[in-house]
Amino acid sequence: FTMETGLRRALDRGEFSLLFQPQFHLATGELYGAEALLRWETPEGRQIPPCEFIPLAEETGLIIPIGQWVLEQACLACKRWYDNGHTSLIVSVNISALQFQSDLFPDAVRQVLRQTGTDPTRLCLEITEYTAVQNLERSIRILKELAGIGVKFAIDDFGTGQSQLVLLRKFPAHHIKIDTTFIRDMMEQPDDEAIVRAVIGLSHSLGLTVTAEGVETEGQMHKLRQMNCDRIQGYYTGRPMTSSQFKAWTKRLN
Ligand code: G
Ligand code: G
Ligand code: MN
Ligand code: NA
Repeated sequence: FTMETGLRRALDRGEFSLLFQPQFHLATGELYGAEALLRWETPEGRQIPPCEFIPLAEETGLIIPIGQWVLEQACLACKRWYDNGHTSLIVSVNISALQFQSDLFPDAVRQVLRQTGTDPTRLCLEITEYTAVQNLERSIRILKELAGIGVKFAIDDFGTGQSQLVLLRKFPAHHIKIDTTFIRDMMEQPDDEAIVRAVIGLSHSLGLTVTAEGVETEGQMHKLRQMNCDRIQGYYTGRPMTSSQFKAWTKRLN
Protein backbone atom coordinates (compact mmCIF):
# COMPACT_ATOMS: atom_id res chain seq x y z
CA PHE A 1 0.00 0.00 0.00
CA THR A 2 1.29 3.40 -0.95
CA MET A 3 -0.64 6.51 -0.09
CA GLU A 4 -0.85 7.33 -3.78
CA THR A 5 -2.54 4.01 -4.63
CA GLY A 6 -4.92 4.51 -1.75
CA LEU A 7 -5.69 8.04 -2.80
CA ARG A 8 -6.43 6.91 -6.37
CA ARG A 9 -9.08 4.49 -5.08
CA ALA A 10 -10.49 6.63 -2.31
CA LEU A 11 -13.05 8.50 -4.42
CA ASP A 12 -14.45 5.32 -6.03
CA ARG A 13 -14.68 3.60 -2.67
CA GLY A 14 -16.42 6.48 -0.96
CA GLU A 15 -13.69 7.00 1.63
CA PHE A 16 -13.90 10.78 1.63
CA SER A 17 -16.30 12.81 3.69
CA LEU A 18 -16.83 16.46 4.45
CA LEU A 19 -17.05 18.11 7.83
CA PHE A 20 -18.62 21.54 8.27
CA GLN A 21 -17.23 24.11 10.67
CA PRO A 22 -19.61 26.97 11.56
CA GLN A 23 -18.73 30.62 11.01
CA PHE A 24 -20.49 33.44 12.90
CA HIS A 25 -21.14 37.13 12.45
CA LEU A 26 -19.27 38.69 15.33
CA ALA A 27 -21.51 41.75 15.82
CA THR A 28 -24.80 39.84 16.04
CA GLY A 29 -23.75 36.30 16.94
CA GLU A 30 -25.80 35.07 13.99
CA LEU A 31 -24.68 32.00 12.06
CA TYR A 32 -23.04 33.03 8.77
CA GLY A 33 -22.38 29.60 7.28
CA ALA A 34 -19.78 26.85 7.37
CA GLU A 35 -16.46 25.89 5.85
CA ALA A 36 -16.34 22.44 4.25
CA LEU A 37 -13.29 20.46 5.40
CA LEU A 38 -12.27 17.25 3.66
CA ARG A 39 -11.60 14.04 5.61
CA TRP A 40 -10.22 10.68 4.43
CA GLU A 41 -10.74 7.40 6.26
CA THR A 42 -9.06 4.34 4.72
CA PRO A 43 -10.82 0.91 4.70
CA GLU A 44 -8.49 -0.03 7.57
CA GLY A 45 -10.11 2.73 9.60
CA ARG A 46 -7.11 5.04 9.47
CA GLN A 47 -7.88 8.77 9.42
CA ILE A 48 -5.36 10.53 7.21
CA PRO A 49 -5.16 14.26 7.88
CA PRO A 50 -5.55 16.64 4.93
CA CYS A 51 -2.11 18.14 5.54
CA GLU A 52 -0.73 14.69 4.55
CA PHE A 53 -2.88 13.79 1.56
CA ILE A 54 -3.72 17.19 0.00
CA PRO A 55 -0.10 17.85 -1.04
CA LEU A 56 0.02 14.36 -2.61
CA ALA A 57 -3.33 14.96 -4.32
CA GLU A 58 -1.87 18.16 -5.75
CA GLU A 59 1.33 16.48 -6.94
CA THR A 60 -0.57 13.68 -8.68
CA GLY A 61 -3.33 15.89 -10.12
CA LEU A 62 -5.90 13.86 -8.18
CA ILE A 63 -6.94 17.11 -6.48
CA ILE A 64 -8.91 17.95 -9.63
CA PRO A 65 -11.48 15.10 -9.34
CA ILE A 66 -11.32 15.20 -5.54
CA GLY A 67 -11.85 18.96 -5.52
CA GLN A 68 -14.77 18.57 -7.91
CA TRP A 69 -16.33 16.02 -5.55
CA VAL A 70 -15.83 18.40 -2.60
CA LEU A 71 -17.45 21.27 -4.49
CA GLU A 72 -20.42 19.11 -5.43
CA GLN A 73 -20.94 17.73 -1.91
CA ALA A 74 -20.56 21.17 -0.36
CA CYS A 75 -23.14 22.65 -2.76
CA LEU A 76 -25.53 19.76 -2.10
CA ALA A 77 -25.23 20.43 1.63
CA CYS A 78 -25.84 24.14 1.12
CA LYS A 79 -28.90 23.39 -1.01
CA ARG A 80 -30.27 21.21 1.81
CA TRP A 81 -29.73 23.99 4.36
CA TYR A 82 -31.51 26.36 1.98
CA ASP A 83 -34.43 23.97 1.49
CA ASN A 84 -34.69 23.62 5.28
CA GLY A 85 -35.26 27.35 5.57
CA HIS A 86 -31.67 28.44 6.25
CA THR A 87 -31.66 30.55 3.13
CA SER A 88 -28.87 32.91 4.14
CA LEU A 89 -26.17 30.34 4.99
CA ILE A 90 -22.95 30.45 2.98
CA VAL A 91 -20.85 27.36 2.27
CA SER A 92 -17.10 27.99 1.97
CA VAL A 93 -14.99 25.58 -0.07
CA ASN A 94 -11.17 25.34 -0.19
CA ILE A 95 -9.83 25.39 -3.73
CA SER A 96 -6.27 24.28 -4.40
CA ALA A 97 -3.93 26.10 -6.79
CA LEU A 98 -3.97 23.38 -9.45
CA GLN A 99 -7.76 23.22 -9.39
CA PHE A 100 -8.15 27.00 -9.58
CA GLN A 101 -5.62 27.31 -12.42
CA SER A 102 -7.27 24.55 -14.48
CA ASP A 103 -8.89 25.83 -17.69
CA LEU A 104 -12.00 23.85 -16.84
CA PHE A 105 -12.47 25.43 -13.40
CA PRO A 106 -14.96 28.26 -14.10
CA ASP A 107 -17.21 25.96 -16.14
CA ALA A 108 -16.95 23.24 -13.52
CA VAL A 109 -18.15 25.65 -10.83
CA ARG A 110 -21.06 26.87 -12.96
CA GLN A 111 -22.02 23.30 -13.77
CA VAL A 112 -22.02 22.18 -10.12
CA LEU A 113 -24.13 25.18 -9.14
CA ARG A 114 -26.64 24.40 -11.89
CA GLN A 115 -26.77 20.65 -11.26
CA THR A 116 -27.21 21.00 -7.51
CA GLY A 117 -29.63 23.94 -7.80
CA THR A 118 -27.44 26.05 -5.52
CA ASP A 119 -27.82 29.82 -5.44
CA PRO A 120 -24.36 31.09 -6.56
CA THR A 121 -24.50 33.86 -3.94
CA ARG A 122 -24.44 31.17 -1.21
CA LEU A 123 -21.02 29.85 -2.35
CA CYS A 124 -17.66 31.22 -1.20
CA LEU A 125 -14.43 29.90 -2.71
CA GLU A 126 -11.37 30.05 -0.44
CA ILE A 127 -8.05 30.40 -2.20
CA THR A 128 -4.66 31.21 -0.71
CA GLU A 129 -2.48 34.17 -1.63
CA TYR A 130 -0.10 31.65 -3.21
CA THR A 131 -2.87 30.39 -5.52
CA ALA A 132 -3.96 33.88 -6.52
CA VAL A 133 -0.48 35.16 -7.40
CA GLN A 134 0.50 32.08 -9.47
CA ASN A 135 -0.86 33.81 -12.52
CA LEU A 136 -2.35 37.01 -11.19
CA GLU A 137 -3.92 38.38 -14.37
CA ARG A 138 -5.61 35.08 -15.07
CA SER A 139 -6.70 34.71 -11.43
CA ILE A 140 -8.33 38.13 -11.58
CA ARG A 141 -10.16 37.17 -14.77
CA ILE A 142 -11.50 33.94 -13.23
CA LEU A 143 -12.53 35.75 -10.06
CA LYS A 144 -14.39 38.42 -12.03
CA GLU A 145 -16.09 35.83 -14.19
CA LEU A 146 -17.42 33.88 -11.20
CA ALA A 147 -18.08 36.95 -9.06
CA GLY A 148 -20.21 38.13 -11.98
CA ILE A 149 -22.70 35.32 -11.27
CA GLY A 150 -22.61 36.02 -7.52
CA VAL A 151 -19.93 33.65 -6.23
CA LYS A 152 -17.82 35.10 -3.38
CA PHE A 153 -14.07 34.74 -2.88
CA ALA A 154 -12.03 34.66 0.32
CA ILE A 155 -8.25 34.88 0.57
CA ASP A 156 -7.41 32.02 2.95
CA ASP A 157 -4.56 31.70 5.48
CA PHE A 158 -3.88 35.41 5.13
CA GLY A 159 -0.56 36.46 6.57
CA THR A 160 1.26 33.15 6.19
CA GLY A 161 2.36 33.45 2.57
CA GLN A 162 4.38 36.16 0.92
CA SER A 163 1.61 38.58 1.92
CA GLN A 164 1.86 40.80 -1.07
CA LEU A 165 -0.17 43.89 -0.29
CA VAL A 166 -0.53 44.47 -4.01
CA LEU A 167 -2.75 41.38 -4.00
CA LEU A 168 -5.31 43.09 -1.79
CA ARG A 169 -5.41 46.02 -4.17
CA LYS A 170 -5.44 44.13 -7.48
CA PHE A 171 -7.41 41.01 -6.64
CA PRO A 172 -11.06 41.94 -6.05
CA ALA A 173 -11.86 39.25 -3.46
CA HIS A 174 -14.73 39.78 -1.00
CA HIS A 175 -13.26 38.46 2.21
CA ILE A 176 -10.00 37.61 3.85
CA LYS A 177 -9.38 34.94 6.49
CA ILE A 178 -6.70 35.75 9.05
CA ASP A 179 -4.67 32.64 9.71
CA THR A 180 -5.05 30.65 12.92
CA THR A 181 -1.46 31.32 13.98
CA PHE A 182 -2.05 35.08 14.44
CA ILE A 183 -5.22 34.50 16.45
CA ARG A 184 -3.52 31.89 18.61
CA ASP A 185 -0.67 34.22 19.55
CA MET A 186 -2.37 37.62 19.69
CA MET A 187 -3.33 37.41 23.39
CA GLU A 188 0.33 37.05 24.43
CA GLN A 189 2.18 38.71 21.59
CA PRO A 190 1.53 42.44 21.11
CA ASP A 191 3.06 42.18 17.63
CA ASP A 192 0.48 39.62 16.57
CA GLU A 193 -2.29 41.70 18.04
CA ALA A 194 -0.98 44.71 16.09
CA ILE A 195 -0.91 42.67 12.89
CA VAL A 196 -4.47 41.43 13.37
CA ARG A 197 -5.71 44.97 14.09
CA ALA A 198 -3.87 46.38 11.07
CA VAL A 199 -5.07 43.64 8.72
CA ILE A 200 -8.67 44.26 9.78
CA GLY A 201 -8.30 48.02 9.28
CA LEU A 202 -6.58 47.68 5.93
CA SER A 203 -9.11 45.12 4.70
CA HIS A 204 -12.03 47.32 5.67
CA SER A 205 -10.45 50.34 3.95
CA LEU A 206 -10.18 48.25 0.80
CA GLY A 207 -13.77 47.03 1.05
CA LEU A 208 -13.01 43.48 2.19
CA THR A 209 -14.60 41.80 5.20
CA VAL A 210 -12.57 39.70 7.63
CA THR A 211 -12.96 36.25 9.20
CA ALA A 212 -10.69 35.29 12.09
CA GLU A 213 -9.83 31.59 12.07
CA GLY A 214 -8.89 29.37 14.97
CA VAL A 215 -10.78 31.27 17.68
CA GLU A 216 -10.51 29.01 20.72
CA THR A 217 -11.37 31.26 23.68
CA GLU A 218 -13.90 33.81 24.81
CA GLY A 219 -11.04 36.28 25.36
CA GLN A 220 -9.98 36.04 21.72
CA MET A 221 -13.58 36.54 20.62
CA HIS A 222 -13.96 39.68 22.78
CA LYS A 223 -10.72 41.13 21.50
CA LEU A 224 -11.72 40.48 17.89
CA ARG A 225 -15.09 42.12 18.48
CA GLN A 226 -13.33 45.21 19.85
CA MET A 227 -11.20 45.21 16.71
CA ASN A 228 -14.32 45.19 14.50
CA CYS A 229 -13.56 41.83 12.97
CA ASP A 230 -16.58 40.71 10.92
CA ARG A 231 -16.73 36.95 11.49
CA ILE A 232 -15.18 34.20 13.59
CA GLN A 233 -14.55 30.52 13.08
CA GLY A 234 -12.92 28.19 15.58
CA TYR A 235 -13.27 25.54 18.25
CA TYR A 236 -14.73 28.10 20.68
CA THR A 237 -17.91 28.52 18.62
CA GLY A 238 -17.97 25.13 16.87
CA ARG A 239 -15.77 22.24 15.82
CA PRO A 240 -15.91 20.77 12.33
CA MET A 241 -18.94 18.42 12.29
CA THR A 242 -20.72 16.04 9.94
CA SER A 243 -23.54 17.44 7.81
CA SER A 244 -26.16 15.69 9.95
CA GLN A 245 -24.58 17.04 13.15
CA PHE A 246 -24.52 20.47 11.54
CA LYS A 247 -28.19 20.17 10.62
CA ALA A 248 -29.18 19.13 14.15
CA TRP A 249 -27.07 21.93 15.50
CA THR A 250 -28.67 24.63 13.29
CA LYS A 251 -32.09 23.51 14.56
CA ARG A 252 -31.02 24.26 18.12
CA LEU A 253 -30.08 27.80 17.07
CA ASN A 254 -33.61 28.62 15.92
O1 G B 1 -9.23 20.68 9.29
P1 G B 1 -8.04 20.99 8.65
O2 G B 1 -7.08 20.00 9.21
O3 G B 1 -9.11 20.31 7.82
O4 G B 1 -7.51 21.30 7.21
C1 G B 1 -6.12 21.29 6.99
C2 G B 1 -5.81 21.93 5.68
O5 G B 1 -6.40 21.21 4.62
C3 G B 1 -6.29 23.36 5.57
O6 G B 1 -5.22 24.13 5.04
C4 G B 1 -7.40 23.30 4.58
O7 G B 1 -7.43 24.48 3.79
C5 G B 1 -7.05 22.09 3.75
N1 G B 1 -8.28 21.50 3.23
C6 G B 1 -9.31 20.99 3.94
N2 G B 1 -10.29 20.57 3.10
C7 G B 1 -9.86 20.85 1.84
C8 G B 1 -10.43 20.66 0.55
O8 G B 1 -11.54 20.20 0.37
N3 G B 1 -9.66 21.04 -0.52
C9 G B 1 -8.42 21.58 -0.38
N4 G B 1 -7.76 21.92 -1.47
N5 G B 1 -7.88 21.79 0.83
C10 G B 1 -8.57 21.43 1.92
O1 G C 1 -8.52 26.10 5.10
P1 G C 1 -7.76 26.38 6.32
O2 G C 1 -6.30 26.31 6.21
O3 G C 1 -8.11 27.69 6.88
O4 G C 1 -8.31 25.28 7.31
C1 G C 1 -8.75 25.58 8.56
C2 G C 1 -7.97 24.71 9.51
O5 G C 1 -8.06 25.21 10.84
C3 G C 1 -8.50 23.31 9.56
O6 G C 1 -7.41 22.48 9.71
C4 G C 1 -9.35 23.32 10.82
O7 G C 1 -9.57 22.03 11.34
C5 G C 1 -8.48 24.17 11.70
N1 G C 1 -9.17 24.81 12.82
C6 G C 1 -10.46 25.20 12.89
N2 G C 1 -10.74 25.77 14.09
C7 G C 1 -9.59 25.74 14.79
C8 G C 1 -9.23 26.19 16.10
O8 G C 1 -10.02 26.76 16.86
N3 G C 1 -7.94 26.00 16.47
C9 G C 1 -7.03 25.41 15.67
N4 G C 1 -5.80 25.24 16.15
N5 G C 1 -7.32 24.98 14.44
C10 G C 1 -8.58 25.13 14.00
MN1 MN D 1 -9.91 27.43 4.46
NA1 NA E 1 -6.97 29.23 6.73
